[in-house]
Amino acid sequence: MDKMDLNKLALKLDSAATHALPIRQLSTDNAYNLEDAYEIQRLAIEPRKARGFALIGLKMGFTSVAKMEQMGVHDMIWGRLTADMDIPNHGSTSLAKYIHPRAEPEICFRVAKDIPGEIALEDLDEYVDAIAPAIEIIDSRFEHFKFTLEDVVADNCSSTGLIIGEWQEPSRNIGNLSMQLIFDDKEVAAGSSNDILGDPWKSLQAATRLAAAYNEPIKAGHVIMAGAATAAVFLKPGIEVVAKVEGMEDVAFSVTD
Ligand code: OOG
Ligand code: MG
Repeated sequence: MDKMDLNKLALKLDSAATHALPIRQLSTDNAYNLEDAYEIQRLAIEPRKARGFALIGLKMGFTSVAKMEQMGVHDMIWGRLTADMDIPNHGSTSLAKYIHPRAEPEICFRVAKDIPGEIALEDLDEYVDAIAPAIEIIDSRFEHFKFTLEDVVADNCSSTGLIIGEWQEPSRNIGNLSMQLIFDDKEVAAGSSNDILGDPWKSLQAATRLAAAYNEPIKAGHVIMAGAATAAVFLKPGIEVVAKVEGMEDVAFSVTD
């Protein structure tokens, strides 16, 4: 697909996101491949940057079977996180900003220094200065939250919001922690950090590989979301959302109309 068409689709997605108005899956009316999809994603971030929202990191998606099964997409994907997506821990967000938002429990890495390329799993320590429990809010810009692999990649992997909990010393032993998503004191999803590729550090490793392959350098201070351990759950007005990761402080936010 030529550059002009890719940019047209990128602007369409940016407009759907900013107006919280769903659009048809791009794949319904356009033939495009995965490479095009990542280019659409990149182009769709440009207007956000122009509005003053810097890149703050990357996210990994479909790193757990629970997520792949829920959405019917079975390949790992990655997307970009920008400053406008950041919601403070114990803060609140309004449903009016979204189309059909869902929440999912995650683990987040904070990057200590610029990552020069793909890093081997055993060498990742020096690039990470903290880890935290996190919640991701995802909101597909496509009707009915339905998409192909290419569609979801073009749509920046449904990235919409993130809430990062208290940062703590990084540990290599985070492969077997229970993870829960709680709405108003009731558990709505549960899994283990083990569900994230067997070990969330493997997700960070994959992020370094993909960032290098797609020429989107990971920089000091960036945050990397490892992907959800459980299926995502639709938000409702008035609820308090909490994620619990074993051995970490709770991370939470509330939802207004
Ligand atoms: C795509 C985003 C996937 C994850 O953590 O697996 C993702 C979606 O489910 O809409 O963020
Ligand atoms: Mg996610």
